[in-house]
Amino acid sequence: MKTEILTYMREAGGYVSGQELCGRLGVSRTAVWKAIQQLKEEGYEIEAVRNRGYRLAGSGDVLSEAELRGVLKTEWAGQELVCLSQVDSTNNEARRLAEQGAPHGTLVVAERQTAGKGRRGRSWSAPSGAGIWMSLLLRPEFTPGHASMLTLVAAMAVEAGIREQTGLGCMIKWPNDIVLDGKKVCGILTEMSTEEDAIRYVAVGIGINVNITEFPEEIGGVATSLAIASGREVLRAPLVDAVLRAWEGYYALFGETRSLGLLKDSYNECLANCGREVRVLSPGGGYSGISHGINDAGELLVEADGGEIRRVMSGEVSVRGIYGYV
Ligand code: BTX
Repeated sequence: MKTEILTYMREAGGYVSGQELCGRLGVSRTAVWKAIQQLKEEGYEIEAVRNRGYRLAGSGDVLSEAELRGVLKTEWAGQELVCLSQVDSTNNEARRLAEQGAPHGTLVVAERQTAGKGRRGRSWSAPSGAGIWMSLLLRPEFTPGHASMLTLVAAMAVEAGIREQTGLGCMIKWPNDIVLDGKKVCGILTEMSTEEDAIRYVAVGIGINVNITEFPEEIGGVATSLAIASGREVLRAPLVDAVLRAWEGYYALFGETRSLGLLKDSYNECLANCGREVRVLSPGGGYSGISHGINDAGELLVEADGGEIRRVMSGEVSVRGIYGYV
């Protein structure tokens, strides 16, 4: 019912009378009033004026279940939906739900994360109301060796979703960051649980800085948001939908060959520093070379001095251009 009320208010563009809502939904005035109160609690600004009815004020940028259900046009991703106002980490929640039997395609979204996770124990800053912090639960049938490629598939989906919704062209910093103007606008964390040589489940965590206008000092130099880059507020729910629709398309192509064979050309087009000098940083030491993009397995091909092509696997290494963070 909340989804329908939101739709009617949006379509009207102005006030919708309580009576009209009752008639359309076939419920009592009290039921409508209660649903409106719940929407307000979820963060919507709704004006109620005697004799005129209800009106949606503000941009309505709320990542509630009602909002997402109203906009999601996916076939399977996010059709099972869990929206939370706060959670430690959406990846943790997706994993907890997976242990309880949640199905393939379950999406966990939170307005705020109190312990957002990056890779290798790093933290991810995820303030309230201005980002997309979400995790998609997958129960794929391929082997654990394929899972790291999902991060690259997700990066392509985020790039495509952002392009569709904002017109902004992002670059992918291999393997798991999306960058705009040389700064990180999105990070991806793929975690999996395995049993013998099979995947039990994978949680693909995606964090997109959408309407954040100020970052904590320690990440101010490396982080940006879609609002900063575009100079306007970006609605999050349609962006979630766009990313997930793109995800479904790319994931199907990935599934056809269980490799990035059909996707690598598009990936490499968005790859930061492709054809340029990069520095590969690993715990055992670093080296410089020319990046030639990814291969079918999602490894980065780097031509070291002397012409030898080295295959760089994600994991312990990070790859940087010779100038700055990207
Ligand atoms: P990462 O390890 O590549 O990047 C983490 C680093 O990025 C941090 O050490 C910090 O320097 C910087 N950083 C922290 N927060 C932000 C931010 N909001 N914007 C830009 N840079 C930042 C990247 O890990 C993977 C992040 C995945 C986040 C999603 S959110 C939904 C899901 N749940 C969860 O706990 N993690 C994922």
